[in-house]
Amino acid sequence: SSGGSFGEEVDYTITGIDAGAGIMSQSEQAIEDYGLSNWNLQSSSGAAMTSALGDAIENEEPIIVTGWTPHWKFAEYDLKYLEDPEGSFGDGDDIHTVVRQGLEEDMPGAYQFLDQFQWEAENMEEIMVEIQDGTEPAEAAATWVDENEDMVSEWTDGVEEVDGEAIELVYVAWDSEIASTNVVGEVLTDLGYDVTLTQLEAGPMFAAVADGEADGMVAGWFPNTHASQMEEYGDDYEDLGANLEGAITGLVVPEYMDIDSIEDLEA
Ligand code: PBE
Repeated sequence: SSGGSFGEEVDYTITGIDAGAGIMSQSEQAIEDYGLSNWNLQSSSGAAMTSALGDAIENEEPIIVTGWTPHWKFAEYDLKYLEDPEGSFGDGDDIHTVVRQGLEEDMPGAYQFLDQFQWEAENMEEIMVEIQDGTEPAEAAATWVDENEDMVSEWTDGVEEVDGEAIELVYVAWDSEIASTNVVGEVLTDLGYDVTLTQLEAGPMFAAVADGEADGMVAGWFPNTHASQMEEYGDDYEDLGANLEGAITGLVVPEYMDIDSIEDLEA
């Protein structure tokens, strides 16, 4: 493209996701750290963000989005993270499993499985791609579980089955967490649990586990993305550690865009 600056071309807008996401606070921090006070971080949803990204790429138009890994968009499109020399996005996270206090005593089997649940970004991305291709999340999860018996049997090693005990997991409708939560729900179902997956906003998701209203979740991006939720709720839930290592958040643009760093965004 020629003429106007990159900022003008995108109307000084970063296409974001839901307002409660950690990546939105990190992006606000970046706007502050890089002196981009005339830029606007537009909140929407994960689905609206990826749809805007797809439309822009189809027309080779400029766009800048809040992006994260693991995510199917890197399999689908040629994208790059903008360098972040100020470190507004931190240097990556592990995704943690978090449960309510007392779960170990009340549901030792579910607790043991959740503690043993651990996979890699590429595993999560396989199921994310299936869901993006149109398969219902529960069905994609069931197929993934069937096709990955070896890994699943490590997660369930030594775990006793139950007969219809009710368990509730909470999650936010981020593509990554839709995938992981459905896989964990499927394994719990196979173990005999009566599973409810409840979709919430980010704050209520953490609050539900901290209050003991929900049994657990697999969506804690620690220590950076969910730093403020860790601070607020960390004393009231039990952190079972990483279920996936090497998650990333940042600002993402299509490869064809002629910028490499957040520093290249001009105020
Ligand atoms: N995410 C995906 C979330 C955590 C998981 C990066 C969009 C967030 O920003 O809070």
